[in-house]
Amino acid sequence: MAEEVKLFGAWGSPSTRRVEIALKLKGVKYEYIEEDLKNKSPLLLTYNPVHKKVPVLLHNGQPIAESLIILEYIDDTWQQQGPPILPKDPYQRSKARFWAKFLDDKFAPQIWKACWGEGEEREKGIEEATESLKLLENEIKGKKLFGGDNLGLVDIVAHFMAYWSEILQQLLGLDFFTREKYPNLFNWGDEFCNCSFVKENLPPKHELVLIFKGLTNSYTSSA
Ligand SMILES: N[C@@H](CCC(=O)N[C@@H](CS)C(=O)NCC(=O)O)C(=O)O
Repeated sequence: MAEEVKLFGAWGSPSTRRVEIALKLKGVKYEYIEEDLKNKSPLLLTYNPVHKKVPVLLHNGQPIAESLIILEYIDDTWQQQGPPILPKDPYQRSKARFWAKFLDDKFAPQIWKACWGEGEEREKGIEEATESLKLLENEIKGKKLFGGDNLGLVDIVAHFMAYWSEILQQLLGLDFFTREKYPNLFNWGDEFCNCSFVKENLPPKHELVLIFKGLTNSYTSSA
């Protein structure tokens, strides 16, 4: 029986991009369904009734939500296909999960505050994000990718830093994350963006600018 793999996502969503990168890495064929996040489809709400967010992966009728969980599901399900996303060694596996969680739980909110916070809140966000960036700069030192020689979980989760953050900073007139300050992280970003299946999945920069402008406008007008 042919497998059914569907991905509900949004093209401007970094969490969706993670899942697409993982599916491409594993060579899994899938149907992509673009969601309008301002008018979510009844199917999305049925498949992710708890968070009501993209991405959702539908595998033979079974929905899986939350990008970190989806990435592990893809790795477990298509073990025989493509390179592994998580290392086999239990200690290395736990380290990969640690940094992936760090990026989502700690770093992402700091970046959000640094970019869209106002006044003192923004300053605090920049200070906190700088501390995290220093930790990440140290973690990637001497390595080609976070996964070592091959792309892995942390690279996929951190992809936002490789491509989006520079554009975002330019738009917002910020400069706390630069090549001069974080040469290792920027070298990693170049390496990461040069992987063919990553390149294919990155939205064109000019389109990203439009998304970020929309986000910036909606944030400022609702604040
Ligand atoms: N922790 C979730 C975050 C997913 C998320 O924030 N999705 C955003 C797009 S990137 C979304 O669906 N936003 C719509 C909403 O919040 O209503 C994951 O990693 O999958």
